[in-house]
Amino acid sequence: MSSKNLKEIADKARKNDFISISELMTGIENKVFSRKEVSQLIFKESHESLKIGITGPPGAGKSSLMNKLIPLIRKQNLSVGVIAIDPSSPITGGSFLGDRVRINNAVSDNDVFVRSMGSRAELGGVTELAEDFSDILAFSGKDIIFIETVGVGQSEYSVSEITDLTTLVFVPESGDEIQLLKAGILELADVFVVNKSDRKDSNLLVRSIKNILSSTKKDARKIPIFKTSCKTDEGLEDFANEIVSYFNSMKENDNIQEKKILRYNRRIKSIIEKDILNRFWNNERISLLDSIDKSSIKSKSPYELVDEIKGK
Ligand SMILES: Nc1nc2c(ncn2[C@@H]2O[C@H](COP(=O)(O)OP(=O)(O)O)[C@@H](O)[C@H]2O)c(=O)[nH]1
Ligand SMILES: [Mg+2]
Repeated sequence: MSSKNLKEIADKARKNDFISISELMTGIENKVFSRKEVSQLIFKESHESLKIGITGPPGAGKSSLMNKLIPLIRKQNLSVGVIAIDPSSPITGGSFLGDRVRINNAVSDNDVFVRSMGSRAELGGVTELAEDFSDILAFSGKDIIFIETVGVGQSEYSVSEITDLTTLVFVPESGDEIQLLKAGILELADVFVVNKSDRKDSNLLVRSIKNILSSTKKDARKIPIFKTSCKTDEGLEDFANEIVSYFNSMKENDNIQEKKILRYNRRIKSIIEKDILNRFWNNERISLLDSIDKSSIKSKSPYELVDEIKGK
């Protein structure tokens, strides 16, 4: 697609046109548009959104929570974007809002935008794409942007790298599992949610999270732990209000502002690293690398080969 076309699409996406937002995302995903081109058009003009990672074990109720939170946040007149890296459970935009959102999404003027992404590509790639998508949602004016990922060790780290706040969702059944979690994972969470509190042992889990936090985090008392149920609606309004208040006080929140700078910094490093690597691996060097066989192992140290490749 020509760059004139891209500019037209971006202009419309900025006015929150559903089709154009989708086109930008799909364009990047399918490499029809370069990340650089899109970023140059949208980054500086982005709305100051609050990006929230929602992570936790499969089945913890992450998608259900978002379905419930979306209408509560909408009631306070904020717009919402969702990127679900786990497409196994659908996010409709809220049970009673669901149908309306779907209809709205087909025309213009939407305040909820939901996009699912496959997780087939390698983790780093998916996270990078999710970050690009979240920038597009910010550009389109969304106030709150959720990024849902299944927490499996590494993915908590990657989602925390692209968001302002990380929420870890647990369920009473994960009581034992939480003891096994690396302290580092708990460390990077800003908000904890114990969902399915309609089941037994949720108080036990809240206590055990508090205990672990007080032994690992300096300011453990400041970390909110919400006890929620998507079945009885317990705790959901409090959780939604907390999110809205984070959004309203984002500019004064040092933790969030610091994360934004760190993120910007990390992004620059990662773009440079990729750029240098891409330039390094010219065809000649790649074919030299490909020509390595058993005899090379016998005859050269890896360093010798590196020098030889660098010489190409
Ligand atoms: N009892 C109960 N079930 C829930 C609750 N929240 C979600 N579920 C159910 O748990 C299952 C997994 O939920 P889902 O939102 O898809 O989990 P995800 O994989 O974390 O996104 C679904 O069958 C939900 O209906 C809750 O608070 N209480
Ligand atoms: Mg889900």
